[in-house]
Amino acid sequence: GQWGSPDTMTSEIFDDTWEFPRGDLTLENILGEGEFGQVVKAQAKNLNGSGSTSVVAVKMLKPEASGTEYQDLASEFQLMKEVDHPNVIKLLGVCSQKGPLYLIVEYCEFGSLRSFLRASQFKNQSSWDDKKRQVDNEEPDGSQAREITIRDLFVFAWQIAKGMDYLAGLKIVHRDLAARNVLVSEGLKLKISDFGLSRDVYEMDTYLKLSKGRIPVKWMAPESLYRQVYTTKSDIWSYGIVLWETVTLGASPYPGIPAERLFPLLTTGYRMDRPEECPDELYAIMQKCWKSEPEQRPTFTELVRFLDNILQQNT
Ligand code: ACK
Repeated sequence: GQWGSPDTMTSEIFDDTWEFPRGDLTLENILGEGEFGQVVKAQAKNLNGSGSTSVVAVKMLKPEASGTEYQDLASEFQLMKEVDHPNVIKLLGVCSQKGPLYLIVEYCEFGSLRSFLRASQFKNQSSWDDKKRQVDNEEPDGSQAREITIRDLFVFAWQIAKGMDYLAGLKIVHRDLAARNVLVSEGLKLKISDFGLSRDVYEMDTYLKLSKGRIPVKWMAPESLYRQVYTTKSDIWSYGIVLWETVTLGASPYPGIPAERLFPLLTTGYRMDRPEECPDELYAIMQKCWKSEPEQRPTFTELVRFLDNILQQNT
């Protein structure tokens, strides 16, 4: 294809307004890696004319990546250029010339929501009290156990819904919404990330060729599982799973159930139970997100409004 490899790429695919001088980027440690891609922490000199050095995250491919992965990273860049929202990860620049493709994005100091939650514990179960939150609570063994409140859970749910509502408004279907793809930055601001597999809803032809079982089954709506149909309504289903991950502080969905058993289970109407710590309002949202009929699921706009109300009633 035309995007088959970096050397066949013409500069018109990328645009100069985003190009960042490769030499002004100092790569540091690997933050995380997948099969074909990795995210590396880096220092960027004079980003946007700041005159100083900023900490950034750089997304790149591993040498073993193929043209398809290159194409995914290139389309992630194309999408990220178009988005600007406090709850969506921001693109800061790109290195596309004379070397591997680098996407420079904002650095999120707490990593993914999944790892953030797994390192957290509830301050006061079933209490909304966040007046005395201690973000860094020294554990006996010296490690830091973050304490979060029920209110934090709702604020997280609200922020993710805000970011997703924005993307849905741009007709962007995420297709891989999961706690591992939401990042946590300073001040506990959540950012939707990982657009690698996102596609505009109208680009129907790109769907089938990209679904090679790389999207985890336990986050997928039945229509995506059975018919490879991805819409904002299937993102809503995944959002319900993210709420479940959040309230369980990063547990893996459908514990003990092998992915291949999910197919028949979901068809018979099986859904995850209310987790012990889960407020009723939050479980009610999950159940709505997991309606078999996509049209019966709520919209992100409705979820934002609903969560707004709950948060206001509990201030
Ligand atoms: O949970 P983590 O430590 O945080 O592991 C994942 C890993 O890379 C793979 O996605 C981390 N990561 C990804 N993007 C960023 C970013 N922009 N800032 C900080 N960490 C990131 C993520």
